[in-house]
Parts: sequence; C-alpha cells; structure tokens
Amino acid sequence: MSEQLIKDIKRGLLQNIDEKRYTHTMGVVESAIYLAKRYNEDYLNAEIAALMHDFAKGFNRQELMDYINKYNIKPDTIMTNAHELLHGEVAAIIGEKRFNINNTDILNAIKYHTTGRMNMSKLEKIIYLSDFIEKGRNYPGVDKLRKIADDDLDKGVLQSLDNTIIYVISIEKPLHPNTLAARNQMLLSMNK
Ligand code: DGI
Ligand code: FE
Ligand code: FE
Repeated sequence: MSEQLIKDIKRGLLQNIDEKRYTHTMGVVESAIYLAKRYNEDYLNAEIAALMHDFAKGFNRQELMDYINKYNIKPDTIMTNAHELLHGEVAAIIGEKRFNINNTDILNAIKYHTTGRMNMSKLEKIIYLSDFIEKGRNYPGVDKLRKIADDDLDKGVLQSLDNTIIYVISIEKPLHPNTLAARNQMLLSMNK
C-alpha cells in the first residue's frame, strides 16, 4: 500500500517542484529514513512525511492562499506575511486531501517542518532535523550538526532551532513564536 502511495507522491512532486527541490526532497527522505532507523521510528512514515514536506514549495502566494482559504485554515499574521511559512501547512492539506494520508503524526511532521513547535513528536523532530542535514545542504556547521544528529536527536533539533532563530533575526524578519516555544521547551526538557 505505501509503495503505491510513494510512487503517486513522487509523480505529483515531479509536476509541482523543480529538479533542485526534488533532489533536496530525496536528500531529506534519505536522512529521515536514516534517523528513523537510528532512533526507532517508523521509517515508512518518515519517508512519506519527508517526500511530502516541500510539496507546496513551488506555489506562489496566490496558490498558497487559495488552499488556505478553500480549507478554511486560519494562519496567524506572521504566517500570512511570510509566505515561506505557509508551504508546510499547504503540503499537509495536500497530503490529506489528495493522497489520503490520515496519520496525524505524518501530517503534523509535514505541517510543522519549517517552524517546529512545542512538544514535537519523534517523527516531527526527525523531519525537522533532516531538512537541515540532508546531503545536499552545505553551510558552515552542517558537518558538525550531522554528527550531533547522529548522537542525540534532541541536541540536533535544538541546534537547528537555534540556527533558524539566528538566521531569521539576521534577515530582520519576524520570528514565528512556534520556533521560540520549541526551543524553550526543548531546553527545559533536556536539562531535566
Ligand atoms: O523549505 P526549505 O527551504 O527546505 O526549508 P524550511 O521549510 O525549513 O524553511 C523555509 C524558509 O523559511 C527559510 O528560508 C527560512 C524561513 N523561516 C524559517 N523560520 C522562519 C522563517 N521565516 C520567518 N519570517 N520567520 C520564521 O520564524
Ligand atoms: Fe520547507
Ligand atoms: Fe525542505
């Protein structure tokens, strides 16, 4: 059953995202399966969430808003103003409505892959982190982060949240509160 689903998603991806984004997606799939096995998560769920996570990345603002309005999603003002924050939300809708994915953990991993959120599940953490460490990523510190990810899932997620916060501040954009909430909660739970 999942084999057919995976084929269908891949076919859809090729019609919706460019080659560069498709290569990134396959990198995230590889990292997500690796981390799922490493941390005892269902690797098929990880593969499906990873395949779907950037499905809507090529959509323009109007296309994203059409989905948001059609399915009566109520994004907050920060999301509405930063259209990079809407593609996960829309990808989760497409996963549910077009591909009939009904596993809420998979849908949440897709939906929250850009911001993270408080109390992320193991699958949400794996997808969040895989997005930053997939083999196509190349930025200062990525190799160190790959090592951390291999060692401790929570530490890898925390480092990625920190990187994102620093990045968003550096480009002088509003930071989504989910990212801050995720970081604070992660720190508190790890120091227990
Ligand atoms: O879709 P990807 O490029 O693979 O990665 P992503 O979904 O993690 O991030 C998409 C973009 O969103 C990235 O350029 C950084 C931006 N971003 C992440 N968190 C925030 C943010 N932008 C704003 N304004 N606020 C955030 O909190
Ligand atoms: Fe994304
Ligand atoms: Fe991505």
